[in-house]
Amino acid sequence: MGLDLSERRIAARPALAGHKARWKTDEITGLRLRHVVIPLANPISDAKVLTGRQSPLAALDLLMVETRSAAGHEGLGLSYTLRAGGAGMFALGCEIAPFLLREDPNDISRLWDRLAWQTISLGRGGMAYQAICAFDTALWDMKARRAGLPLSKLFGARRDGVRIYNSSGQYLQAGIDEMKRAADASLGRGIGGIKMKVGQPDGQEDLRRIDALRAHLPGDIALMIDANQQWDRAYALQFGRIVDGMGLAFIEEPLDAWDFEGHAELARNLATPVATGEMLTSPQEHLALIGAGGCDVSQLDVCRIGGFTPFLQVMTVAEAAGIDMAPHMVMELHIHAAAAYGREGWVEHFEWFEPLFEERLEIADGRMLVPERPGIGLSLSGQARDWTRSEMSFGEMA
Ligand code: SMN
Ligand code: MG
Repeated sequence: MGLDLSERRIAARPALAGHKARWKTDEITGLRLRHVVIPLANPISDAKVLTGRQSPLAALDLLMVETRSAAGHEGLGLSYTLRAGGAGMFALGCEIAPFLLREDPNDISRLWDRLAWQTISLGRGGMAYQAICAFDTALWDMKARRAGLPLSKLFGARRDGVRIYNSSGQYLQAGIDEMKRAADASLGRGIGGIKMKVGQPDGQEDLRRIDALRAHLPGDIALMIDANQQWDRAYALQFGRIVDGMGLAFIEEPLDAWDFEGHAELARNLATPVATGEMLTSPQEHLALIGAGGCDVSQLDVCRIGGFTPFLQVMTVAEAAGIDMAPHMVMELHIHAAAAYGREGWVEHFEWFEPLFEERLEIADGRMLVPERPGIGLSLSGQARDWTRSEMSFGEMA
């Protein structure tokens, strides 16, 4: 009676930790982890601060991972967190790094599973996935460097550059003259769009600032707005209808990030595209958002969903759903995926991470160009070492 269990056992053999693959191609011999803290000269405030829910952002915490293999290949990866979790992400990274030693760096998906199961007690998302991202992106960087290709080429590039917009100069603590100066500086760098924060207590002030910046910007420069989850459904619809005729590139996070139906209702009722997704911490959450019709523009964040391995899964779903993509922050990583996406979307420019790397990303005529250097095309700078708060090495890099 019943299935021969021995047969089932062979069919369902999982790729267990320490699985000795017949075809091992290389071996991770060392890893170096850094907790890097980037100070912001002027703390910034978005609507989550004005509603009293958050403190102004004064620094960014990164987990950076360097890895090396027996065949002499190297990889660099990173992840970030804001306002909390920097030390925790580093500590978690130090707990899981040893599970990668002596593993084949080309088994990226199996190793992603290995780390995800090792951290499953923390949940399928959150800090676990943010820490895993630093390792996963390092392995993808190594794989592309091994192939002598920019990472985007490994993803199957469709274009050599992607439209880019800046967000860093348009926060709510900035007055309109400061915003205009910041926008001028961005345009002077060749940036093709400007995103401004909205969510003032007085919506009329939001409208005044939008009108002033729109009037200041040349007509061919895109303008986006970001409410950082602080409106309710009725207000978001009312505000959206007022600005609907302005040709905004998108309205970002008008509602709570997990109100997928609310975002879908707005998307159905506004001509302006609705963008959201930066806060979601797993492919499953993005699948639910996209399945609900909750966004015209997916703003998935490679660091929040655990690296390029899950990011590529969401890219496929988003592309099949026919929506656009404007990944959140981390232009250094997202440029490679956005250049491979079905339709040209946007990459978000912040200059905050630039001092961490020796190289600079090229921007021209409104677009960021995909680096022609292998991998993510970036190497750590002395400033990254100076901003390193904690460091731990494993294996041969110890
Ligand atoms: C944001 C980014 C970085 C810090 C705070 C807020 C924002 C965005 O949500 O999408 O630019
Ligand atoms: Mg945002």
